[in-house]
Amino acid sequence: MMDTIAKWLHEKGEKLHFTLIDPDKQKPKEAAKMASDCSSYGTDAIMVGGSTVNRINVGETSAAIKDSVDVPIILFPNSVNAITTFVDYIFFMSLLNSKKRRLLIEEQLAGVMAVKESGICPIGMGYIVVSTSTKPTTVERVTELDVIREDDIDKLVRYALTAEYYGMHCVYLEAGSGAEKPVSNEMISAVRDALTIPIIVGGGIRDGKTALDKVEHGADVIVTGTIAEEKTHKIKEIIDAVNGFVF
Ligand code: 1GP
Repeated sequence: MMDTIAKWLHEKGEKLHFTLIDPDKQKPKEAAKMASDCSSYGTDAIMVGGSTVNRINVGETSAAIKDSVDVPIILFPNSVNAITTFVDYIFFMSLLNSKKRRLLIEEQLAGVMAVKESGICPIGMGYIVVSTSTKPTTVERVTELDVIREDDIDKLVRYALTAEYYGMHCVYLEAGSGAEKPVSNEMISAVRDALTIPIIVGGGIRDGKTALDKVEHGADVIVTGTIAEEKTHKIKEIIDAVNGFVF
């Protein structure tokens, strides 16, 4: 059976753009407005999550977004404490290059029955953080990583291929929210050459040209967060770039 992201790619025939909204960064009403603006520009889904969120602000923000947009809402959880029923999907994810057992499997074990009972559709995802910044991003600071630097292409490919062979439905190559620069084109190409599952790329993407570069090198889904909070004209430029790329 084709998984959700692969199915969306197949149905659209173009690459996808997801907007990440961190409930810690604004009030639910403002988050809903942001989601609605991005949806009108053509974003394909709203992701809700962040490294420091809790069930209350995730729930309130997701509920407000659900009332304002028709696109799917995907929970992007930092822990079991972020699970809420006001979403359509959940990235059921493991931070593969963390050294913490908690992020590899324990949070998942704590949340799996709640996901089953809620009816939220899980999307199995291998989450891999690449360190591209001189100053560590929040996700790097809180996750105790087996560090993958920009020149560790072989190491990144081994992690990504492990995700595919585990049966995960997609991989997310993450530079961290607000990263100085995104995951490099070379890294994305190398992962694309080795994998058949969808590749999500996010962190530090701030303009249309960069987004296009990433899809041209093999990214299937572009995630942006910070730019949606800061510059609406840039988010439209990014979504247009992704939507114009037919493969
Ligand atoms: C973070 O990849 C996302 O998980 C988005 O990053 O905020 O830098 O767009 P930005």
